[in-house]
This record gives sequence, C-alpha cells and structure tokens, in this order.
Amino acid sequence: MSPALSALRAWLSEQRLDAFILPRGDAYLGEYVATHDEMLAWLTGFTGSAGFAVVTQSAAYLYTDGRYQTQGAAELKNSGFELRHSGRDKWDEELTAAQNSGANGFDPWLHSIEWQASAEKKLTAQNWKLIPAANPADALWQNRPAPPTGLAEIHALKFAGESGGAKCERLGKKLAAQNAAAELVNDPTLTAWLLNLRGSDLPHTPIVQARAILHASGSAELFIAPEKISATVRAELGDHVTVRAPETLPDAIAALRGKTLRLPAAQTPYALLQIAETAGAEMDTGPSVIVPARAIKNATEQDGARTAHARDGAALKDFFAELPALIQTGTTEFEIAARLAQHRTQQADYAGESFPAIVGWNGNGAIVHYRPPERSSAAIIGNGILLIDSGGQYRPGTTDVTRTVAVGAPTARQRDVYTRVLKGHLAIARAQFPVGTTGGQLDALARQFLWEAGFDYDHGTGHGVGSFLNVHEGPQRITNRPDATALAPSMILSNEPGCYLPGEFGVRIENLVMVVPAAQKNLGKNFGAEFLCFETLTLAPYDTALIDPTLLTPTEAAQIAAYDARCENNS
Ligand SMILES: [Mn+2]
Repeated sequence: MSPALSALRAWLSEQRLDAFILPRGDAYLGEYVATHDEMLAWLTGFTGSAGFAVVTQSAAYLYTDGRYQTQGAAELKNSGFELRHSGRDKWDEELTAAQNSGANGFDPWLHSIEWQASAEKKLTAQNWKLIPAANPADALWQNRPAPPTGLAEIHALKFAGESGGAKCERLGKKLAAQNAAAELVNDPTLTAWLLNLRGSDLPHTPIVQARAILHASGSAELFIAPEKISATVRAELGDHVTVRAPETLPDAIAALRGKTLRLPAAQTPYALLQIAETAGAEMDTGPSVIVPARAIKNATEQDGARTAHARDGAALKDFFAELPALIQTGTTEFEIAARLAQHRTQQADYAGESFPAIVGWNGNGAIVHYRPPERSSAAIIGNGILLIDSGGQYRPGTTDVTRTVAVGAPTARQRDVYTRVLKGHLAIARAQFPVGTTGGQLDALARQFLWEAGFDYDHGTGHGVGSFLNVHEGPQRITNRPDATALAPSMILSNEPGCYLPGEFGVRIENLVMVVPAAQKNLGKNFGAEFLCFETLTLAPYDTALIDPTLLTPTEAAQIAAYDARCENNS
C-alpha cells in the first residue's frame, strides 16, 4: 500500500470523515496542472490527465475513463487502489452502497460549483453528507514540488489584435445587459485572453496563475502574486486594470455586496461560492461572457493562425524529410517525438509544444492517449504504421496536427482503414453547411465511411483550439455527443477522425480548420440561412503510400491534389 494512502486514512479519522474524494486537478480547474498540483499522482501513482480517487477506511478506488484503463492498471499495482471505469462505475453508488450513511469530504477549491451541486444531490439522497474540508495533500505530501514561479508577460497587440481595454469594455457591456455587475474569472486561460497576458506556469499552455474580476464598467482587477508581475507589465496592462494580491480576493468580492456577481458554475471552484456567500454578495451562476467571445478569432488571430501553420508546416516538412534516415539508422518513438520538437524550435516565435507528443508504433498507435515513455519506448523496426500527433505553441497561434505514415510496404487492410479515415477527414474539410449548424450535426460526415465497413472511433471528431493558449478550448466542437453550440465564422477547430485496431495499429488524420463564409450562395427559396465552410489551416501532405486510390471519388482525388499543391507552395 502506498504510504500516502495510509497517511490519508489516519487523516480521515482526525478530520472525522468517512471518505474523501480527490480529483486530478488544481484550484484553476484546468486541463493541465503544475507538478505542485499532481496530488492524484502523489496519492495513487496514477499519472493520467483525467480521474479521481475515493478513499474510505476499508476501500480505495481510482476512477478514470476508457483512454486510461491499461495505463491505470499498470500504475496502480501495489498502490492499494482498485481501478474503476468512470464511464460505467458510479462512485457515489459504490460509496453509499458500502455504508448506510456517512460524511464524504472534498476540497472546495478543487471542484466546480456545478460538480458540488450534482454530487450533494446524489449523496444526500442516500443519507450521506458532502462536507467541504481541508486538502490532505497540503498536510501530508512530503517533498512536494514548489508552486510554479513563472512571470507574467504581455501578449503583444500585434498577436492579440484587440487591446485588453477594448475586450473588457465590450464584455463589460455584455454583463451589464445581463444585469450582472461583475464576473469572477477563475480560469487563467480566460484571464490570459481577456487581459492579453501570458506566462510560463504550465508546461504546454502559456498562462500565468492568476484570477480576475471583470466589472460591467469595463475595468478589471487582476489577482496575482506580486513577485510574478513586473512594474513594466503592470503598466502595459492599461489603466483599466488594478493589480492586487491574491489574498485580497475575498475583500474584492465583499466590496460587490448589493450588486450581482457572476460566478460561472462550470469554471468556478465551490470555495469561491462559499466566499461570496459569506460576504453577503448577490450571485448568479450563469455562463461566462468571456468563453463565447474568445472562440471568435479576430482578423489578427486568424492571420496569426495561418502564419503559425505555415511555420509548423515547414517544420513538419523538414522532419518528414529526415524520418526515413532516422528509421534506417535505428530510432524509437521517444526519439522521434524529441526530434520533431527540435525541428519546431527552428521556427520564429516558437514557445514549446502545445501538448506532449503522441508517437505510436503499430499497436501503440491504437492506444488513443499513448505517450512514449522516456525509457524503453518501442523501436521502429520492420514494416508497420506510425501515428504522430503533436503541436506547437507559436506566439501568433497554436497548432495541433496528426499524421499516420507507413514504414515499409503497408498491407491492404492498413490502406483500406487509412483511406476510410481520410475520406471522412476530407468530407469534413469540404463540408458546406447553413449558419446555425452545430458540430454535432457534422460529426457523422467524418464517420460514414468507417461505419459502412463496421468501424468507428471512441472520441470526438474535433475540438476548439486557443490562440497561443490551450490547445483544447471550448465551447465549439465536432462531436457524436449532444451539442448545442452553432459553428460560427472565425472559430478554429480540429478535424481528426481516426480508427484503432487494438494490438495492430492506429490511424488518425488531423488538421486544424477555421469556419469561414462559403462561396456557395443560398439558392433555396424556402429558408433564409447563408452557408459556411472550413478553411484548412494545417499544411502537411498525407502519406500517399497509405491511400487506396480505387476507394476515392474524383472529387476526393482533386481535393487531395489541391491540398498537396498548397503544401508544396508553403516555403
Ligand atoms: Mn487534436
């Protein structure tokens, strides 16, 4: 049993709690966390990017999704934790079935308002209580890494395209129109976009850990550790921003008493709701006004995305030119990932990878979130299929691209599967759809050729992408799950269908695309909408060795030829 688990059980007794739930996440509720906040890995040994642990005196479970079942089983050996599938196993049912009543503790900084409301409802129905508690890692984690000490920097107007002052003014008006006096901004990627602020506190998302309050008047307060922000950056933020120490946030919330403060339920920790309640603030927990505004890239961000993709295309071209020689002299998945990252550093305004690269050889390519280990990753020997999913953070924009390539002569089955994935990817790329269409409506276009052969894939077809921010950014997406977000001009998404044959190989083909007005005019007399389509941003040719031309229509063949010409012209 892990020493952290025994320590947590002793702590549970001291705290008079029957159970504790610890998620993978931090007080900013983001996708990536600093090593200081790898609390779930500390407790359980599990290092996946999603999951949570539930611990009682007699049981310890780690819940994670389908992507991480193999990895979870390996990492939990001898930890004392049992692996659960978060899509099938319900933690609240398991907890309340084991004991008739009890008190389940949680750290209110690590869970959203939305999560607390839903969990409390489920537990109280079974005579259990959900109790806000301290964070056991704060008391028990020996040799915990220090919090990140990155410095705030300005995201220059030549990349941002709109001043922080203009953004605050326009979104402040939106708050006023919704009868809110202010919005509390907990997510550092939202603060980063709103104030044109960046940093280096996380490995793949260029943010600085900070919170903000946006006022309806167009002014903003930035709560950030003083040592993280220089006098120059303070001055460049503009007169509308007041910089304050993080510990003054409760006072700033209290100062809004008598007015309505927006605390977006999905992005705000429950702890901030408690603070607002204590301060006697009026609250609404409606959606953020910043999230939908950020999704619409302005002209500068759009040009920046094209620039970033031209540079990324050049780096990929150099990398793929070198790859055959690398394989000939002997290489591994891990070395390939490092080599690709090295090529990106040759490009202007590059600031690092946008996520840890996935390089999967044969069966490893069929593990959707596989990441090659530094030691003993697979050697590229013999014939097979190599899946390479990587991306870069460039100041003008963020990239994310997957190419699947053959090493040696591919089999007929490999070419069949690859071509079906490609046909779906091409169908999304050339889709024309009326204004108001959601990504959910387009999703089946990407799957149709796989479905007709008895295949599918267990992930979405596309996610939104930030501008020198998180490579995964909402609300837009292309998904087979319920989706109410209409695709609007100037949104950026990925187009990434795949197909995975466990133990054999995986195929994924991914480009980033931008929603633009279509040349196609509305010819229907009986409905009023204009048409939209996608502009493909990524510039990297598909592997012709994997394409079965007999499966392509003339339209698809012409589409590939036109795309190849674009890639060729990208110097
Ligand atoms: Mn992607």
